[in-house]
Amino acid sequence: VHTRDTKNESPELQECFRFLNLTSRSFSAVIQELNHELLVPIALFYLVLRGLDTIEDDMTIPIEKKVPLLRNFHITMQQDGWQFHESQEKDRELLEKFDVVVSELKKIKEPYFEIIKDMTVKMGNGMADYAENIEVIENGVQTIDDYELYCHYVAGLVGEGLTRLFVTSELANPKLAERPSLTESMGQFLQKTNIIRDLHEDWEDGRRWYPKEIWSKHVDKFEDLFDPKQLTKALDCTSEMVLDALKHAEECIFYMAGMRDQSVFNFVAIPQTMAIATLELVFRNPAVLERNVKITKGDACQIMFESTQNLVTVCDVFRKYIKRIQKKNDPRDPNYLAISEQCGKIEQFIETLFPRQ
Ligand code: PS7
Ligand code: MN
Ligand code: MN
Ligand code: MN
Ligand code: MN
Ligand code: MN
Repeated sequence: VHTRDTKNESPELQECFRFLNLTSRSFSAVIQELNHELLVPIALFYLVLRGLDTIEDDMTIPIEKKVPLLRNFHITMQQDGWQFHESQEKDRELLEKFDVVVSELKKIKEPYFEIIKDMTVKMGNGMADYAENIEVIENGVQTIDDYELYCHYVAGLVGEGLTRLFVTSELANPKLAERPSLTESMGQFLQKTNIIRDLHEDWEDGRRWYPKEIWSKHVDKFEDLFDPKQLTKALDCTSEMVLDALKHAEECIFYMAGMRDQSVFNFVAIPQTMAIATLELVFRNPAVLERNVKITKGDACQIMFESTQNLVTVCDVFRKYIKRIQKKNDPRDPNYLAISEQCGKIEQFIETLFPRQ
């Protein structure tokens, strides 16, 4: 059931939805099925952040140009007619015709607009800090704390904005607003999975998000992760990254228990179940060191189906992939025991929530 009301959409809004379909990998369908109240605000929130991320990702924009673009994005997104024609990224058409987003943003309810603007200010500045830093220290992200702060800027803040939208529109339990760590985990889990999976592609683009605090335990130089002679070390490194991501799983499940609307539940659950399936796919998978791996269409379909029922079926998905991670876990991996324990903790947590007789 699509909740879009195409007949009453302005040509600009229709153009916004065309961009949503063009630019979003997995969010486009779930956004368009959202409850009426939030459908347009969240579609525009997505396009604003996609625009910002297109600038962040574009390594052909010189740093002295990129930084002010990121820091001022909350201003340009309010300037009638604003367009940007200097991107070489895949999603550049969105920036070239960004004026349609600007004009639709002016029509949404003020509290929703303020949330989107607030998150754009914070994300733009966070991205700029890291873009500047990576210029200075060529080695990229150093500590796990730095890594988590980056994930906070690009995903934790998205979670915060979305939670505020859900609570303001009364589609989620207002108590969620008092539990920011649950929201943060929702973003951290998605972003960390994205970073683990994109290792090779990001490196080719001149970016590295794996923190030195982790990779340096396994290899001497970051490039050694891609040396076939050091394959086992590289897999041990990705294992530790997966272990680090798995520490957010319990809080994610707890967060999803706070949803009060089926369409919002589906919207938050699908990316999370896709993420646990992706973590299982990348876990001890040598292909990650050579290219971008992706879950199959068939698996994605099955996951979508199970993620649009209820929290029990979502937990079944988590359980299934946790079991597969346990099976692939290698006793020679230095994190074997820690991984096994963390998987056990997640299974135990689910068992406590939904005991099976
Ligand atoms: C507003 C729906 C549901 C509480 C465009 C959804 C980059 C993983 O790192 O380009 O450039 O490779 O592959 C989505 C929490 C964010 C986090 C974020 C906005 C969930 C721009 C998704 C999505 C919070 C910043 C993948 C974070 O993009 O990444 C809306 C709750 C955008 C969510 C970035 C990453 C998304 C991402 P990268 P990608
Ligand atoms: Mn990106
Ligand atoms: Mn990015
Ligand atoms: Mn932490
Ligand atoms: Mn990525
Ligand atoms: Mn790329």
